[in-house]
Amino acid sequence: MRIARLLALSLAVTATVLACASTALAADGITRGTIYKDGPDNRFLLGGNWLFRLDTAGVGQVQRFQRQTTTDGWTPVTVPNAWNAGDNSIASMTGTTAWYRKDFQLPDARSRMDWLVRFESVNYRSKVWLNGKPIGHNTGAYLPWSLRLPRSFLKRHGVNRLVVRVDNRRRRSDFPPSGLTGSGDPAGGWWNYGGLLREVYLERVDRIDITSVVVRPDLPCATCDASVLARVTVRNYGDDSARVRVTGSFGGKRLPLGATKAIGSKDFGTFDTRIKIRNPRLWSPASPALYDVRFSVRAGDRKVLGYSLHSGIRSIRVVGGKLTLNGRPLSLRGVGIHEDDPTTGFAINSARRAQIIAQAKELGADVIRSHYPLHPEMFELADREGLIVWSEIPVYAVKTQFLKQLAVRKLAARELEDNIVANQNHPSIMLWSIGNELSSRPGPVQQDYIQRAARQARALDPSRPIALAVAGYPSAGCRPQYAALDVIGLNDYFGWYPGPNGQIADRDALPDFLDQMRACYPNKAIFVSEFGAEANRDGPVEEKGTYQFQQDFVNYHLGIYATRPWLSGAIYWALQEFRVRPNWDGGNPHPNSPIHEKGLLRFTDGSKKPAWFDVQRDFAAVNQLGT
Ligand code: GCB
Repeated sequence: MRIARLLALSLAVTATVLACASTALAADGITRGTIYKDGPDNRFLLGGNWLFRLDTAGVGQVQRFQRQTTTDGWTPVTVPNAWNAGDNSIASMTGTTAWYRKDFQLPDARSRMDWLVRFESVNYRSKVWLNGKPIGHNTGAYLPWSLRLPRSFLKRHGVNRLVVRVDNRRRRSDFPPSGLTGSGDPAGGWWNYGGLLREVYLERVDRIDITSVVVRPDLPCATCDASVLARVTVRNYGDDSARVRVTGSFGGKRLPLGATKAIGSKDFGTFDTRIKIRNPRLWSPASPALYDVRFSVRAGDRKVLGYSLHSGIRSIRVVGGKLTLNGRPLSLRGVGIHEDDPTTGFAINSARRAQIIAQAKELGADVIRSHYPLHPEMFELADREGLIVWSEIPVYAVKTQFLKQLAVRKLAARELEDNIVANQNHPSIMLWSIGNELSSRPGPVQQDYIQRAARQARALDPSRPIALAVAGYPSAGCRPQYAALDVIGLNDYFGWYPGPNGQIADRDALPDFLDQMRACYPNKAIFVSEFGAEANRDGPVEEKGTYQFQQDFVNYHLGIYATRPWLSGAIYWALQEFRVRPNWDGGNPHPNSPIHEKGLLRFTDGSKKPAWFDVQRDFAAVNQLGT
């Protein structure tokens, strides 16, 4: 009787404690899990209300922010957040500094847990404080980074305060760089949205964390059995050595990752294996077959972490100067994209991501390209829906004098590595692009950058080709500096921009230029990585900026590509309009700044321009997958 009463009492107490804890969590906007599917199961979304303010008095304010018991001077926001979405002024593009503040209670107060905060993308420089103490900083957007929340600063019970200072004033050596246009306005290829542009998570570490996961299928030939390399690297965050075991499965088949390992405090351990998959179901845009992959990490006799992802078996190789997928030569057609939205800027949500992917599919695209690593959920959608991705780091139009600097090269190398480490398990990613439109007449500096980047990328991931997108100018000639690349992307604006000395003003120069490029690089895969014309009105076909001109432009260019079967693909720039920069004209005599209007879909309502239908018809007529 007494026991039963005690039990009932203790159950009631536990229920109340749990209810209180979950009420506190709900109030803080903390929910278990990530909004994307792949990854570890120890993340908690730090959602709900955040506070935001523009910076008025510099870093000195941080102690005042820490003491503040009110929200005076702050505006409630949700994260992701781009604070200047909708502000099209020059000041907005130039950038400023601002603060975010978030109060939260840990979702799990147990003392053995370590905690990290993970930022998926912050533009551009960030500094972070926990409970008034600085805990770290980061440079560069579009890639995730984490900071450990030091035990000595962290409140296990009670409210923690996270303060983040974000500075989006860009420098000429940043990715992408700042600069000035001829008329003195801030330059740039897309809007400089400031803020916590993607989600923020708390990550709970029960002594052992996974630091990287590689699941790399190898398919020697289209009808061959596949072999899959699986490698899980873990780290022991605890103060004592731990006995760690990792188990896993690939498509339900066990991965023999080896025996238990003793891993010393703060040490790393690697568990790997290679298994054979007979008669694999191959991934391709026509049938994007995915395999469920799971890992489980145990320390002693306790499971401390689970991890899942979706892998795809396919081969992507350059053979005889052509990109091939599962042994078939590709003639891909697709679109460039930006993660932009009229209301939220780059802080887009899942619905918007799904919409972008659905629009690309509706157009008949089999490939998409962006100037920066996409949100992880975009890659998952591409995996699932069957879209091939040209994945690029934002080493965008960086001038040689900056590319020469060690700090710039180091950041580029870090971004390349981070992109590969974070995103390499997505079957949709076909290549690693190391930049866009560096000097079109490369010298030793760019050559050195290309060589080192290609070596680094191949060492991390020998399974994917290395690419660079370059401005398509005939005067550039054949460049030995590109030797280390597998794929060259040509940005083709023949008949749109004049180019240096008017060399691309005449579209009829395009066929010879393409043939010249093929002759220069017979063993590399060549893409048209961009082509496009602005359009915002009806008018004569000869007049730039009309829908009729855009239609004629796409039909001409696509017609030329169709007669160059050696091309591995052509990517229209862009699927949809986006904000680019103040006083943008994009070559259009009647521009609508700051909107980049080469898109096939209008920015504000996503409606279709006439050229959409021409592109859609053409894409449908091309045997993109060589089947
Ligand atoms: C390019 C850039 C792209 C621009 C485009 C344009 O070459 O790579 O980011 O938007 O030209 O429209 O000028």
